[in-house]
Amino acid sequence: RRWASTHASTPALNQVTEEDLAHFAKILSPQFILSTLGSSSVASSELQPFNSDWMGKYHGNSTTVLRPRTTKEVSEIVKYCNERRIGIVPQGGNTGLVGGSVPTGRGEIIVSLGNMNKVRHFDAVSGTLVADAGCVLQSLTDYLAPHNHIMPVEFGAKGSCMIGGNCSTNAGGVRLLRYGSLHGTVLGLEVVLPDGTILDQLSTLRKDNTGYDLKQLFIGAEGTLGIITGVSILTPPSPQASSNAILALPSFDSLLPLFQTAKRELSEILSAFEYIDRGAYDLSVRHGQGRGLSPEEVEGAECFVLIETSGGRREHDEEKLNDFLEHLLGEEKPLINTGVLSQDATQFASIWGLREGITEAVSKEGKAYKYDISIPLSAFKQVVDATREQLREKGLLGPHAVKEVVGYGHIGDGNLHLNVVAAQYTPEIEAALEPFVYELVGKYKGSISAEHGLGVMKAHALHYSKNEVSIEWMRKIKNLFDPNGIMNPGKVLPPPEHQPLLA
Ligand code: FAD
Ligand code: 2HG
Ligand code: ZN
Repeated sequence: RRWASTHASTPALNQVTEEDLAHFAKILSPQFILSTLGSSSVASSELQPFNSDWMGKYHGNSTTVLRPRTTKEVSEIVKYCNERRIGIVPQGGNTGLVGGSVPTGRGEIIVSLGNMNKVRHFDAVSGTLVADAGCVLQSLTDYLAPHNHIMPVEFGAKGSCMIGGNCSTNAGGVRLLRYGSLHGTVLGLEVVLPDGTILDQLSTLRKDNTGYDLKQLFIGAEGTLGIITGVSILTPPSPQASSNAILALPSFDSLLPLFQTAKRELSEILSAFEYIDRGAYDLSVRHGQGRGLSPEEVEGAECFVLIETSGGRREHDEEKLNDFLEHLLGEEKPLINTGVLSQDATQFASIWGLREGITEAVSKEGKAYKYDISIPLSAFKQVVDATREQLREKGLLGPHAVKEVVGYGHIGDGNLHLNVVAAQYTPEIEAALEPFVYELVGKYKGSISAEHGLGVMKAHALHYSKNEVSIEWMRKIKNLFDPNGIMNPGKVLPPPEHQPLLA
């Protein structure tokens, strides 16, 4: 069988055959090939964890998963697939939230990076870490801890997501406010290009203005331009002291003045400012994710903020945070009802658990439609309310349809996570939400994907955030790197039938 490629002008893709498997067996040892084909075939259930995404929303039917251990093996696999026109889905921890990490029914193989999990080098003076792409984010954090360094990126999926996946999605997370995006902290990449060539740009230099910065193209490319096999990244020193607090706000109207006050009064020690609306808070607490406030403290709160400070001297930072909270509560019309400061490491982790556990809580509650958007901060509540209203008007609010519409996210980055929690994924709910949400985002000149990428979920909606000329040049870049369209087909770029025509 042959599958039409996503590119109008490129040849169709081929399905894997037993001869192909025999070729892969020359590259990899048998235990690193999982296939439902051939003499050593496994049951399709063994491939299920690779074929389904974290949310259980996207499902592929790949027959073959390859788990290389070296860059050379990746290169040989890719070179062969390019010659044979076999699609490839690169996969890290498979925690992506836009369906980018699972196949789309074009006969793709999955190349799982999990066996490439060694730290290659760490320089304690510069803080530069060079690691295989398949290193799990948490394992890198653990590796750095005795060296008193931390990863510049951090979020709830840290126990499974991998650094190559983080770079490929340009993951944001809760430290972006302090350390900036991976476009700044990644110093170099090693990438296997779609023809199998190894592009070695594993630089550890802070400054290098010698022409085009090619590595930036692969950060956020979601595996459509090549497979990242190695990452060089700048890691900051561990802060000497970190504290956090959860604040209950009487109304959303307090949020922006509170953010401004926090920036002014906490200044250099403010390291995170996260927003949680009432629905998201209640969900997280209900599903046991971390420690919340007492029922009395929560009473009358419309939303919550998690503030983190990180700095050089504990007494100084705690004094500053205490003064800040006292000042807030002492105002004639306080911006907050109450605030609870963590007293020790357990409480610190527990407050973060409440925020980072929302995604998990949402999944326990039901099936999530996730809209990860950049919009003006002032519109965070309006967008959640408007979406709920839209679902109400369509008669889709209720225990058997949409159970909850909640909002949370990274205030410091202008990034709202609008989550619609349904009993089931249904075409009716999807039709009520899309393009409704994308049009709303378009009205605010926002981004339909702030930090999760486009994957398969939003490829068709790219034009809400990028103009025709931009999309055309993205397509040209894709065709230049991957003329046969083998790398993660169906992801990121809109299928040709949705392609806006150039005037
Ligand atoms: P995968 O899910 O395996 O892949 C993601 C994409 O990258 C796919 O398109 C895949 O093909 C491609 N890819 C993976 N590895 C490679 C590689 N080596 N080379 C080329 N392409 C590759 N995201 C955020 O930005 N911020 C958050 O705060 C955040 N929190 C999350 C919390 C939870 C509980 C969960 C489940 C997800 C969260 N995410 C968040 C989304 C997700 O974790 C990130 O997108 C993460 O960076 C994906 O890494 P991964 O290794 O799981 O990649
Ligand atoms: C977060 O900030 C993640 O917690 C996940 O980006 C958001 O689940 C989501 O929608
Ligand atoms: Zn996020």
